[in-house]
Amino acid sequence: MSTLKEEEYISPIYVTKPYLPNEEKYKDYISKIFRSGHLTNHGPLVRELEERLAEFLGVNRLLLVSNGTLALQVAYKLLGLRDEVITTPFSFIATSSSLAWQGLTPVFADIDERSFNINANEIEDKITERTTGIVPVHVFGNACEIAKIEEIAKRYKLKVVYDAAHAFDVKYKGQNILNYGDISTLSFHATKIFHSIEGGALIINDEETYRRARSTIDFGIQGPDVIQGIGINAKMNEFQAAMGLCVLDDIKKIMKNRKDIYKRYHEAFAGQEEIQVQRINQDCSQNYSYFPIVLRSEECLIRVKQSLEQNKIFPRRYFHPSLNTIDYLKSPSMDKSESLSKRILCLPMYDSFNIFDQLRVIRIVKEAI
Ligand code: T4K
Repeated sequence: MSTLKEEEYISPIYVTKPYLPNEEKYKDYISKIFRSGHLTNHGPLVRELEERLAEFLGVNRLLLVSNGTLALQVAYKLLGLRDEVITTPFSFIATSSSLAWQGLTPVFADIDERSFNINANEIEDKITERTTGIVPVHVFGNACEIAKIEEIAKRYKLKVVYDAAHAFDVKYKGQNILNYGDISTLSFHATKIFHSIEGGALIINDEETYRRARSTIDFGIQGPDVIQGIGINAKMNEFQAAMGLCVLDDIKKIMKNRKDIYKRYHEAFAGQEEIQVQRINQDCSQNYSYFPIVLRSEECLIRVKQSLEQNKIFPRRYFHPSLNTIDYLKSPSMDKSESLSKRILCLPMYDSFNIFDQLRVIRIVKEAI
């Protein structure tokens, strides 16, 4: 007779679980790589993935890179951003650290506490003669106030890079959200809806910038013996592309499963007095990438998190702390972002999350509150 307690035989549940496609299919691609000997440097699988993704997303100029952080860094370089760049304090660290890494100064504008996105009305106040760009994030795939941001950028002649790391296959006013701004960037990290283990992409509006981007991600090499402009190594390799091709085949199924999970959470939590859910921009579709809940206080969040963890369920505090409080980014307080950061918790969300485990999560959250 087993003497295990319930929590000892339950497997842990993490905030996400990377999607793994059919193993044989992936191995077939790997065999192709072994036969061709083409491992990296814009090989046939990267080219195939680039074409298929551009078609799937409905975008014209898509460039694959090795991760979403490099996608941002390359975007800033291509657009010649200098000095100050206005961005959001409520994001994953990569949005701001990539700016600091490039020697740029992130200037924070506070967020809208319901959408979790940068508040477009706060941007104009932060513009100085040193401002060269705006880097908003479509947080958890929810569209920013695109029309207002574009209008401000146009009036002050600023470049816009949308960090669209979470916004795979989101439509805004009928077209893909990635078509807005000068450049949008994606992350294809293993934890994302669509992934290539590590990976990312730039979606570039202007043809000349796109041509420059191709060589910028390859050390600035434009051809045999021709190097023009400073470049970096940001290339995706064939093994990453192989994973991307396999996941892309299954993306409809992945999104459908996530939608069901999202709806179940939404029904359980929306309208509850103690819990706030993200307000979705009416002009955009959803990709069901995350399910964040906002609690009344940090104490309440800690109680909920501990209850889940006692049951081997590991939600994540995306995003905590607010980026304006990080030592090397230190800047004036951002009331809304700091308050949200202390109270927001992302619950487990992935395509294979089963209904029984999800109902358990919902029950534990409600009981802890
Ligand atoms: N901009 C934004 C707005 C972003 O959110 C991100 C990345 C970027 C830019 C930069 O893109 P990349 O350079 O990463 O392409 C994760 C991801 O690493 C990161 O990509 C993502 N955003 C961020 C929101 O989340 P962590 O540190 O929370 O990941 P980790 O390793 O703790 O994984 C979370 C859970 O997933 C684990 O508890 C277990 C599970 N897991 C994870 C991995 C990697 C697995 O089961 N297997 C795995 O292989 O950052």
